[in-house]
Amino acid sequence: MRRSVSIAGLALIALGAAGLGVGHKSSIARAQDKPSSAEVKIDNFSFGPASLTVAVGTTVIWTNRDDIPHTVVSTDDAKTFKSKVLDTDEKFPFAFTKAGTYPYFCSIHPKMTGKVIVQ
Ligand SMILES: [Cu+2]
Repeated sequence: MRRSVSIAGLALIALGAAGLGVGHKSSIARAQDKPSSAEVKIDNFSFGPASLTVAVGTTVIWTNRDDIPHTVVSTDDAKTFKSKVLDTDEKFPFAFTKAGTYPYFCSIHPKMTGKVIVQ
């Protein structure tokens, strides 16, 4: 019984791996048609990852996982993006359509900084 369970488990793992391989290829194909997204989590007074590199056309979605409010405000010359005050679990999406480096901070806690590099 034990043996047949573990063989079934291995078969499932093998199938899963094969499935992942196919899924990976098709997600690359899709990425060329549709813009993809990337996530930045806000937690414990920091942006994670603090530096994120994405391709042009990527939507970056910030999510406030902290239990206090934060904002996401770009500090580049053009002030490219500015979120409202995000409460816990609120999200701020922004689509980057131009290559460049976009530093940003939390306007409530200016020591919280991060950047998005679009290339
Ligand atoms: Cu903050």
